[in-house]
Amino acid sequence: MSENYEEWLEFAKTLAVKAGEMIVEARESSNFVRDYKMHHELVTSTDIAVDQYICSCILESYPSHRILSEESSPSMDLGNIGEDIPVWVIDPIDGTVNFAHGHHHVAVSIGLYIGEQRILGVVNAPFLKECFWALKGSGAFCNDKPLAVSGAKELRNALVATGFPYQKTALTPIIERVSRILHHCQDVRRNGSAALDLCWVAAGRLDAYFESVKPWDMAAGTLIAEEAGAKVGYYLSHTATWPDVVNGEGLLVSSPELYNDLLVLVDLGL
Ligand code: 2AM
Ligand code: CA
Repeated sequence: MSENYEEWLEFAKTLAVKAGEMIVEARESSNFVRDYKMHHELVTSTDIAVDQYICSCILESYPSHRILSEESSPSMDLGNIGEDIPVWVIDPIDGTVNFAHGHHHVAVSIGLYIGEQRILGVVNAPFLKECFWALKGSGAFCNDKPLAVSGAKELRNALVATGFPYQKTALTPIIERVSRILHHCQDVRRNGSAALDLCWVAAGRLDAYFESVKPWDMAAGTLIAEEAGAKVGYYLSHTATWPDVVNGEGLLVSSPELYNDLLVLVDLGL
């Protein structure tokens, strides 16, 4: 393992904790304004401020690294990036709708990739006072306690999380998948933060999670889930230009014994 990995992990944790403080402070003082991107996608001034904070710290400390961030560089072409250049994949606020509505399910997500490899992930949930993190090959942790998936084997007892897109035209196949899950599993959760759903699979609080999301939503959480023993795979073939390792289209993450049965349920043959 590169000795830089530990240094980068500590750096990412420090950034995520400071960003979390900014988020809590902004909400406690109601010091943010709402705006809407394409498809009525909510963004607040705090998303932008936290993005600027994280990106400027990375640029200052590691000027040769690259950044893929939801708010400031959402269309960067990762395919152009050389194998050995570290790329930080950032979601300043994952769970923006929750943030704006006074809910607690909100996280800062910071992932680091080199080529096609997941190196580290940090997901800090400041209202819940939980910081999840993982380093490739070294396990996954929450507030320094080791994490492990639930080990659930029975579909009928499984608690499965998912999410819905801002774009309403994409809803029909998603509703069909949710219907199938509801018919065959214990129940469904829609918590509103993909990054935290992945961490909750890692923590064994959820048995599985499926959704189509963007790279910044899943970059850190997939490594945390993987390092806790989850199986990470896909129920859709990829159409976007993102490299597979950060492509969140049709993401299915679960306790390993459930994976194949869940894949049969959510694969509509599309
Ligand atoms: P965001 O908060 O960064 O926008 C959960 O469904 C995930 O998808 C979240 O990580 C959220 O990321 C994103 N998302 C996309 N559409 C959403 C919607 N309609 N409501 C809430 N989150 C949505
Ligand atoms: Ca976001």
